[in-house]
Amino acid sequence: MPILVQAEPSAIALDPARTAVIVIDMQRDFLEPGGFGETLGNDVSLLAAAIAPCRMLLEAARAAGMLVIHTREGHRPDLSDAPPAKVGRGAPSRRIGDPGPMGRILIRGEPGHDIVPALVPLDGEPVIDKPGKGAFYATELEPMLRHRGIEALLLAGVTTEVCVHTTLREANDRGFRCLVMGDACASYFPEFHRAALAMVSAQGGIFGWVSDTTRLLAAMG
Ligand code: TIU
Repeated sequence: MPILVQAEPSAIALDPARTAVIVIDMQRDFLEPGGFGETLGNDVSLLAAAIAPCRMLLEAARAAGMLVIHTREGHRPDLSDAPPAKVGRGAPSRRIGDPGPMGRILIRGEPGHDIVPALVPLDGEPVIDKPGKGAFYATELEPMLRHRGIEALLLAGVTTEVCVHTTLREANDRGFRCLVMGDACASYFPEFHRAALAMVSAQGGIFGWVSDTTRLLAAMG
């Protein structure tokens, strides 16, 4: 049974059997002190606002039988998949691969790379490990969605204008209809969060639709 979710720029009909939720990079490296986000000079406490809405989204999606996918940004321990241009950029307090209080920064298998405890994936939910900002680049995400007949995506996670937006743009160009859950996303820059959401639904929905967990849960009954 399709559901009709109120959204900007218009309501969107979703078939739960053909819709996947993608929770993007809700990792300790971005949300907790001592990780990648903080090394870049950010106030990581700003991202905590997305945790409870992500949890509500996950619980609703699981109850509706939707496919739930989690992503994590990070690199191999030998950094062989990390572009030197990414590792060397800026003047962070610690670089990708350097030791930190949650293990090596942005490295797979380290404590900082884990998804935050409140949003731990359930057994059987795919976790996509990605080297880039977009979840389609150099990952198995697209065949995973195609094999299951997915045509619409509910996007949540961090940060709104970086990994959520990159994934949204990749997905939109591949023909997926994308609905961004605004309250389940967050940024280190509140003004970027607002602008990133506004640019999704502008121009008649140039990248897709924007809603929130309140309106999604109302639609799901
Ligand atoms: N720095 C920043 O805002 N974000 C990232 O580097 N990665 C994600 O957004 N996941």
